[in-house]
Amino acid sequence: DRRLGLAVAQMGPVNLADTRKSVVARLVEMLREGASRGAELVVFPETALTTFFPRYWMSDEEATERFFETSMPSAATQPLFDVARQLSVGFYLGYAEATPEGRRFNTAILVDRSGKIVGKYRKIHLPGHSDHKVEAPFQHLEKKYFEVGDLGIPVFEAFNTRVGMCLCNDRRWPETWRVMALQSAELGILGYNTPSWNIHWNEPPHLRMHTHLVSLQAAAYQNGMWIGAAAKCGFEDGFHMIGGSVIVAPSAEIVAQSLTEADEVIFANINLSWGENIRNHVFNFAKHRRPENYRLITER
Ligand code: CDT
Repeated sequence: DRRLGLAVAQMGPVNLADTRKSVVARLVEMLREGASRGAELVVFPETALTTFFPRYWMSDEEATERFFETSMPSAATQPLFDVARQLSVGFYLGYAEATPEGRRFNTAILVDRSGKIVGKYRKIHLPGHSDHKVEAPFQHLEKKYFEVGDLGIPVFEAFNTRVGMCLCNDRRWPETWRVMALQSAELGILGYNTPSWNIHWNEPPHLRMHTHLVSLQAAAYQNGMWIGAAAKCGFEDGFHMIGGSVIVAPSAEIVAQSLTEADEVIFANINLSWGENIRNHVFNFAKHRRPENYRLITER
């Protein structure tokens, strides 16, 4: 058996009035809890440092000023890196990234047990719209505030395994997971902010949870991978988002799931070898995969 202590640190709401300092204190608290339960890696949500601001219409300048990070670590986030090193626990963190060249991405980093950034991912599947939908109860302006990620879907050698990262809407796309699996990822991790109400059509909230879980479970099985997914959830200034943070086994079974819509750490001591049966047999890519028949996937 090859084991990894994996914690998923779900977050309750981050409201507009919350400071970065107070949010980082919550993250540090959960990093400590994860480490005390045996975690070597703790997964935090997407845009973990701020409210899910794409729900608000504002100028790009205002968004950049209020919600984006221009450096990582920064003065405000340094405590996370310090505690990671002290406790020898790594983490995945989602945040809005503004580059020195003025580009903006929805980003996640992977930090190892010495507090060093060892991986970066920039979200590729940006949902929503870029125009102001005046009639809608809230906006989903990821296409306005972020560029499509330019780093591909990399897999990192870390934590004695191979780790792929994605963000929120990426999890609904089978291509995301297959590209990780083609690089022999054994673990895929992500954070998400999923509004309970769909502004595009009348989708009942229970289906929002259902499609979230079914996407992760199918992806884990079809790629013989473990998946850890961390929600930011509950009512952010009155706008509700689903919880349902999970750790999913390569058998598609959920081995840990959050119960609340608040800050909550879930944990599993995962056996990284469990994916091998699936990847050596039913989804043995070398033996059974037929990419010559899948060309349309990349041509269209
Ligand atoms: N953050 C994020 O990507 N949320 C999307 C909402 C889709 S509806 C525009 C999600 O897939 O959960």
